[in-house]
Amino acid sequence: MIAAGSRASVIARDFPILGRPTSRGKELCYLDSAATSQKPQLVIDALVHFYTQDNANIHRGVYELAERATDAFEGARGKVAAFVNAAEPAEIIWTRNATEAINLVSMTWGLQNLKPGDAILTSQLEHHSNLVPWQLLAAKTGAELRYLEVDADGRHVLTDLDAKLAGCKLVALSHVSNTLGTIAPLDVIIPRAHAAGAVVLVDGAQSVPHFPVDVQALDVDFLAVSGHKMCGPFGIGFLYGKRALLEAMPPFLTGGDMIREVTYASSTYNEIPWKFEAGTSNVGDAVALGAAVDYLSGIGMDWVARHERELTGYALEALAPLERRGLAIYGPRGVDRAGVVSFNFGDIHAHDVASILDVEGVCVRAGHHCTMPLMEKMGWPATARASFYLYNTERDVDRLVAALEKAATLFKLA
Ligand code: C6P
Repeated sequence: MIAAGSRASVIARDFPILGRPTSRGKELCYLDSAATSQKPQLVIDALVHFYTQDNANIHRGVYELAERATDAFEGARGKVAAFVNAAEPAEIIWTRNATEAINLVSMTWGLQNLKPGDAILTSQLEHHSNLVPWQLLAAKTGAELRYLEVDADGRHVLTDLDAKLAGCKLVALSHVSNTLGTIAPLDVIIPRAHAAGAVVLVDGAQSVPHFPVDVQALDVDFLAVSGHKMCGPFGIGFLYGKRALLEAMPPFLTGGDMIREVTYASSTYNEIPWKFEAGTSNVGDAVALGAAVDYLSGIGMDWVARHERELTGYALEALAPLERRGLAIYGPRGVDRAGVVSFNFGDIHAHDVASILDVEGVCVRAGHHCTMPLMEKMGWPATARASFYLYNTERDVDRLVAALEKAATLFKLA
């Protein structure tokens, strides 16, 4: 058996970009997978294969090439459905990304079901993509938007959960915080939300790429996911929804492919999932996302989860000596933390930290991470953030630590 670290370095060889030097001649140390993951050659090959061998529009042509394109596209839907254990492929709607998936629910289910007197519950650590759509929906429908608080470590405060759930029609939560790494206690929240009569949407942008997510075991009603964070290409993501909910919802966008029959007077709609897929779909990227799912499944999501947990533990230990020199690491310390490490270093601005690390070939994100209300609540103008994936190794963490030590010397931190 190969040890976790060395398996990750073998996996890293599947990702051509990771072997390329930076413009300063440094080996690339990519610690920004929460923003987007790198792509294995196999996914790039799947895109090239589609456009060189199978390219045609889907659901329209009766010729063999068009049938092949349709089969590849619908086959990818089936792979994604199996990956999150949906009951059937029809419960997977292709979208551009998690953001579009959340907006789809807001503009269809939300407008159809919410009215004054109802409430929507989200949390204080949400990404703007799982916050702004609900602000807009509340403003449009007269529903009240409530926030589950998070404590100083970024953990959800559950003491007033039932009070906050009273009158709630929708609970919308990130499975994993992109800023703090907090894993939401969905096993506690979802049953209580359902008992209160609410539908639950989970923003899986930072969970589905990193550990096994089973929509049936979680009993989640909607799940929003971005393909580009899980080894897939940009421009493709998906919404999982329970059949009964999707069937009762009005369409989101309208036009070709989503109709059954159109007359000058009116139209009837296609069945799910196509009712929600107006116009020509992003066929090639969907097919390549199917290849990404095959790749991740081949490695095993249990392994990916374990590897990231161990690497995060290693990182927190390796960074500990720097805490005595002014490094502040945010987020929960425990099993409820995913592979995201947000930090500030003394009074160096997070952008300066990221720029110094960049000189060393270490890529981290700096800023508000699209969680401006959380930053304001915590009193941080910005943070730097390292985030891990299946191709990262202890050596990447060591390089992060070494680059931070250089920053400390440069800024004369004790
Ligand atoms: N977070 C980050 O660097 P899109 O843009 O739709 O692919 O993903 C939006 C999104 C939704 N929810 C969560 C929890 C997310 O982390 C993200 C994307 C990136 O943290 C880009 S801001």
